[in-house]
Amino acid sequence: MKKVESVNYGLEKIFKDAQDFLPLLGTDYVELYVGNAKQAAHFYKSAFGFRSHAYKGLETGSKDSVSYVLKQDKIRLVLTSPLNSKNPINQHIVKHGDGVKVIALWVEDAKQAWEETTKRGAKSFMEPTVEKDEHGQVVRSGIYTYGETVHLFVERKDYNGSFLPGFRKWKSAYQPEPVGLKFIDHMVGNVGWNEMNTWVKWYEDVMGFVNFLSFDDKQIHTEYSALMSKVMSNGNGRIKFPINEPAEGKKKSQIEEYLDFYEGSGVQHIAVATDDIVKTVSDLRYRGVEFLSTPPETYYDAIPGRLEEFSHELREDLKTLQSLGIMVDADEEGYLLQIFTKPVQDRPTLFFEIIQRMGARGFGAGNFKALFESIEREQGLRGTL
Ligand code: TYF
Ligand code: FE
Repeated sequence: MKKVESVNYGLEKIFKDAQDFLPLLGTDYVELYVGNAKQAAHFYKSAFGFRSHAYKGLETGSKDSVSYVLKQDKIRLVLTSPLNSKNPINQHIVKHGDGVKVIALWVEDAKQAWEETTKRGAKSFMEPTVEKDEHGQVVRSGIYTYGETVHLFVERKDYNGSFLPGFRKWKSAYQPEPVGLKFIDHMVGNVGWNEMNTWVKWYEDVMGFVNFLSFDDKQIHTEYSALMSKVMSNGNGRIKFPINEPAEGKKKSQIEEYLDFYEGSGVQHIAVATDDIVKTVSDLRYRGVEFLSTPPETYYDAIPGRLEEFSHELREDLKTLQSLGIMVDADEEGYLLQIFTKPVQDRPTLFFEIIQRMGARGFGAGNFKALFESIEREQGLRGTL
């Protein structure tokens, strides 16, 4: 594969170009609409090491939907299912299967966030709404992004409850050990043919984000397929949203496969950070999480050279990384370790990435070829290549 362009060209300056009309403090939570939230919650607890955190459902007076909130360090995952056929959440699930509906962003002022984004062209999903309980108040508002996915803005400075009004603490006798997942590093959207630049512009205009890395189909391709990707970031670098679109290749791009099965644009993967990927991936594998196949021997043979090129010393044992299928990429600033799960539901749509950054701020471009070949092996088995 062609050498990937350097990422160290003054990121700080680029981030400063981001607009500050929408200050974002971090990711607040991610909500999935799923067919059976109770069972999904058990899966994310037992397999991914999340713990029970909050709940709403029939017992709390929520008659139309049920939500389980799971937590691991800074990550909050909400799993929501409808409780009857009238609830519009059903249509989302019928069309897309289980998937990410909400990427909630933590803000200082949810009303202002909604006003600033809708005035710049965002389509409203939820007008600023105040919700109260004995722990104070939360203000939420929301806008649509690609597909049926939404960004909610969550203002919780006057709230000290465990999650949101309407939820109660979820005490469970089963609280598995965490696997070391710390926070969400980035979340990737797959959009339709030739739509990437529309959404890049949307994140620039509506959210004030900047495009700080781009990969075109000349960089991202295998013998069979191709895609293009642009990474959008907010000004403090805490929120990063790469956006992928399919590109023409000999066979069907993995992005196209996603679009076919999700029946539209949506979240492709959630990348979660760990500071001990060897332990995290060992634990996840032990608990039954399935990862894409390990890259071939020749991939690992090339790693020492790649690290040497940038004079980085690998702290981890390369043989251990190989035995776990963890990939390594390096650039001027440092290196990173990453691995990808198989899709976490029957449709080949959403999957997870586990990432440990050792100084590098890229996205593993040096691994793209090996990664996409792994994905294509899976596509081959599914007959969707
Ligand atoms: O977020 C990223 O850009 C990397 C690599 O379909 C990647 O995790 C890019 C495209 C894709 C899968 C992974
Ligand atoms: Fe990623």
